[in-house]
Amino acid sequence: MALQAASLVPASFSLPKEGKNGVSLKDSTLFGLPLTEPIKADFSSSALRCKRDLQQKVGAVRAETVATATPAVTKSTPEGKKTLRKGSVVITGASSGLGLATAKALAETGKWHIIMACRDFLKASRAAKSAGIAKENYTIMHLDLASLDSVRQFVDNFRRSGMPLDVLVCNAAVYLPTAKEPTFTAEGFELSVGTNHLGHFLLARLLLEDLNKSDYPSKRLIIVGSITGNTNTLAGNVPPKANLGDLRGLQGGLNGLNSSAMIDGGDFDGAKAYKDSKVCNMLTMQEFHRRLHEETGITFSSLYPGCIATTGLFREHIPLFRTLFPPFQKYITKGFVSEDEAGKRLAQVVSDPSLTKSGVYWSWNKTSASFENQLSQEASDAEKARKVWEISEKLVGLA
Ligand code: LMG
Ligand code: NDP
Ligand code: PMR
Repeated sequence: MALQAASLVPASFSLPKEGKNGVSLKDSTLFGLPLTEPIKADFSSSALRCKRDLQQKVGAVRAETVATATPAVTKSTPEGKKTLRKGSVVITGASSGLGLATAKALAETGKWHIIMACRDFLKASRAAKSAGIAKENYTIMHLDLASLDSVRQFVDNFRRSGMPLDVLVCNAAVYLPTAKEPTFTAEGFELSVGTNHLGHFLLARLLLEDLNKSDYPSKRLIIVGSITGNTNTLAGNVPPKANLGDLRGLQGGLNGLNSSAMIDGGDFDGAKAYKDSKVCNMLTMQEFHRRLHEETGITFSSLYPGCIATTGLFREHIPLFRTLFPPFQKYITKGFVSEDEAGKRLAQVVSDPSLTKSGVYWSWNKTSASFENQLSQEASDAEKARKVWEISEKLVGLA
């Protein structure tokens, strides 16, 4: 069942990534101080643009893929006992941090085949090896979320591989806190929202068909969220705060030309763009749930895995921040979690039989017990979720 597919084409751009953080209301006390509701964020407007001329053609995905028919969901052992086949899970951004740790945790159970959907094949390959993931437990396939062509190409390649899709994990992200000016995806969307939200939005919408075809007993679509997008937490109140405003920038295409690069139409701010993208991720999960859970039975979830202060997400931050941030989170906020621990948390959302409730934003308390967390007002605004969904459909060419 181990199929191999690889891209001949390395990722189109080398993008910085970002991560998210989150602290839920419940785990949000700092120095014993309880948190109250958020304060208003301020924003302004500007427009900057860069040109996206690289229409990335990810045409050449090597089909080292051994096409097989979708395996039956159960097989019989010699003793006549039925056993469940391996689950098949696509994880975006599995070449580092949370995605890699999740792939590792799932592979170790022996119950999952992981499709690592990554923009840098070599990096992913090295990462899988150094994490000790057994060869038969993973397949690397090229996906650059900063190019909608690449997303569509990935979906084609995945389908050609013949593998089933039981769980999709939208995990990859970039974080550009020090960028002074916006940069853009292949289609000209501001890079953070373009990658973290729009790329995943198209991917998830297209792969829904594949999830629907799966005969696996628990099908799931997970979009990683974060505390920093939730203004009902202390972490979510560190400026700049997430705020989608009236979505005028998103409506305008986030291109920094005739519209702002920011969703709310304000001046570009890389840290805010990341947090806004996480709000979109959490809204999208809920909109999926409202529109499709009943009809499909798919579990839609999001989560804040804890503050994984050591990941590549902070690669673009200043060196002082990267040095101070882990001890700050470890000893002061106590929100720190290791990559391994966070990977186990996300692996639970993928496979734990007790986490099948749909429409939930999961968090973990200090003893690492999961609980259904409360989203901020904006991140649970159904009307905004509907609008983000509808505008996003247009931007990615689905409507
Ligand atoms: C912003 O900058 C950018 O402006 C914005 O564009 C965007 O990029 C955003 O969200 C990203 O970042 C952030 C800037 C100010 O912070 C930094 O980049 C510097 C690093 C700060 C990281 C947090 C580490 C805090 C220090 C931890 C120290 C560890 C160990 C100390 C232990 C001491 C024990 C004696 O970020 C801000 O939001 C400004 C906030 C400024 C207040 C910082 C105060 C720290 C609060 C908590 C700790 C205080 C306790 C120590 C007291 C010591 C007293 C002697
Ligand atoms: P990392 O930077 O370690 O991982 C991000 C992954 O996304 C990398 O594999 C990266 O690929 C990939 N990626 C970035 N851009 C693209 C792209 N255009 N196409 C495909 N893949 C891409 O960060 P984390 O592990 O911390 O972040 C993972 C998730 O966790 C994110 O959704 C983040 O928001 C979330 N999160 C993180 C927190 C934290 O404290 N770190 C807290 C809360 C949430 P490459 O390896 O090639 O760079
Ligand atoms: Mg935050 C309980 C307190 C808490 C938690 C859990 C986080 C998580 N942060 C907390 C508090 C604070 N942070 C405080 C008091 C400050 C001011 C010193 C602070 C600052 C801070 C900065 C500058 N924090 C940050 C940054 C980032 O650049 C990170 C970010 O916002 O990325 C978008 C970040 C984070 N804090 C977190 C988490 C999980 C992050 C990573 C962001 C994410 O992945 O969403």
